Amino acid sequence: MTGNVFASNVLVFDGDSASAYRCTKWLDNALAITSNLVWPGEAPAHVDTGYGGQLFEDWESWLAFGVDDGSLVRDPILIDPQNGNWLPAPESSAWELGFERIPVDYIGCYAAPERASWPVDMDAGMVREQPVLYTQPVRPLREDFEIDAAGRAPRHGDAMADGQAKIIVTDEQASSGDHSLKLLDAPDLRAAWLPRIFYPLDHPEGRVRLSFDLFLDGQHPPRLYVDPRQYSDAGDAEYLSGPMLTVTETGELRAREAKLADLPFDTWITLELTMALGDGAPAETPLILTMRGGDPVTLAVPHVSPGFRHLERIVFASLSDEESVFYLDNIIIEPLAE
Ligand SMILES: [Ca+2]
Repeated sequence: MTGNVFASNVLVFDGDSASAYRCTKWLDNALAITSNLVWPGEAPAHVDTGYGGQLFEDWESWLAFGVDDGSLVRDPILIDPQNGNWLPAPESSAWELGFERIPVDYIGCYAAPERASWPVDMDAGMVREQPVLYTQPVRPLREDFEIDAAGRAPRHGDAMADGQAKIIVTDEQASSGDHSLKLLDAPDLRAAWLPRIFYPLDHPEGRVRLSFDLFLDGQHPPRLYVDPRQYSDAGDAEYLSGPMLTVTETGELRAREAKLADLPFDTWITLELTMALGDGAPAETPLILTMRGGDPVTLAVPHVSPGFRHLERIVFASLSDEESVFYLDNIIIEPLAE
């Protein structure tokens, strides 16, 4: 074991039971030690090199051992350790010894409404907190899959498949450009809703447009749903569904149990939902359906959950239990000006 380096660290400790360095086992020439800044306060800076090594009671005897190149015992002049600011001050010797400025303000735990506790409760058990769900910033999402590589998973969205099922960018079909997203379903998956892709969002109010182009494969007709969801304030439910659309293997477009339209196979169709969100939002959403080359048709899509107010996720899921295919292109999710 060679090539280990311990360099340019600031080591601050208090009380004479601590060691500046402590190894469990000493191997000659296994470790290069250089340019550390060590500060034991009033106590001696002793070093314990562990099994096969020795105990050095003070810094002079450690340096005389000859393996530490250029480390110093000196007050590192930290900015405000009493109040948690452990950064070296500008006049600290740490900088001359190679300590690097890192963006500590952006590293570590932070207060957030999703946290189980703040400050973090270290005694609450092995799993202290549920993971914070990543929320996409509120900005338009436009996925045309043109700069994604064909044959690969899409760069954006949370895609999950299983078994022979896949979600991949493809050049087999495209509504515009050369690429689209292919959702290939397969039998015997561990969940009926796989494969699926979702986009995490956070639109609590205003109007938001969801537009996407859909191509249903006539050889392998899919079953699918598109579900705008709310996860916060969902009561006893895991989530609330807004204007959820389903497509059957015969091409029927449905909203809950109501048939809205018959969709053609093997051609691109554009669907556009404009959702009104926030307090007093309506319990249905207008849908504009445009077949390639046809006139737009406006339909009303009742919300599955009347309490749906806050758009937090758009889910596209394939529901077939056999080989089936559909494609998506030009997925746009954007807030609209009032
Ligand atoms: Ca495209």
